[in-house]
Amino acid sequence: MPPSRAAASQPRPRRRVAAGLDAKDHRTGLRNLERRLFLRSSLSLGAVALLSGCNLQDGDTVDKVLWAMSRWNDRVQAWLFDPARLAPTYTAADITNPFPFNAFYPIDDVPDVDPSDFRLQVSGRVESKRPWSLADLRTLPQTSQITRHVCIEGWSAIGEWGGVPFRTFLERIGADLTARYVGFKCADRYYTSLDMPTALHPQTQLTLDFGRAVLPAEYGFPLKLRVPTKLGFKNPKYIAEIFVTNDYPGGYWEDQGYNWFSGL
Ligand SMILES: Nc1nc2c(c(=O)[nH]1)N[C@H]1C(S)=C(S)[C@@H](COP(=O)(O)O)O[C@H]1N2
Ligand SMILES: [Mo]
Repeated sequence: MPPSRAAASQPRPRRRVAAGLDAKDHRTGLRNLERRLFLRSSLSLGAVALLSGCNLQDGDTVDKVLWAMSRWNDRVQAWLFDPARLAPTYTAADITNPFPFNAFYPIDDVPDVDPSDFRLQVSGRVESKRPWSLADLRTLPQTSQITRHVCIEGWSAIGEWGGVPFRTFLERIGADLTARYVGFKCADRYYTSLDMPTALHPQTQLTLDFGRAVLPAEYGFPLKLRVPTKLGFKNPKYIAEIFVTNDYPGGYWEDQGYNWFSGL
């Protein structure tokens, strides 16, 4: 839940309020928030102040305004998203080797998932909630892509991923394709969610392979979602459950202030 809604019901102890900050500190905080949320937008915090009629002196107010702006930004980005526009593809010679690993913890802590008893859980607005084994997923049509993964932390890399077109999977489980969101829960407690048009995009892939081999542990074994039209953090690894919903599911980084849509 975005803090703008949570704020009414409960205190958020880890966030400092303006009263506890001197002017300089406060301004640095604002600048960080501004950078985080307006990275890909032409609006400045000053423009937000003018538009919202807020003087933006109070930390909590700033927080609420920025969260509201970010959700509004999501709607504009969703509206601008062209479901037919493809992300650039590359050749085998362009593949980055070694490919970077990233997670919210060190590489030694990656989940160790047993493939034999793995079952992908499916829930929410779908006709069939039958769990899927890896063998089941291998019976579906497979595709591959060589695309660029772009991480918000300032690096990008080209890789090859293979798996099931996610649209095919959603159709196979009888997902409500008019629902707003597809959510993902991962074995490492990571979570994220996509707008339905992005979930249905022709390059969005339920990934089983990296390069020409089975997806290695560091890159998300047994299952990740490859979304070349979005930033890296919208590409969940170690997927355990997929759900279809009309209730905004947020995400691990999204709930900490990263813009939810984060299209490329
Ligand atoms: N389950 C899970 N998925 C995740 C993450 C994570 O910490 N846990 N990190 C995200 C981020 S920020 C990036 S950049 C990519 C990194 O994927 P890679 O290790 O294949 O490069 O995974 C994304 N998906
Ligand atoms: Mo990332």
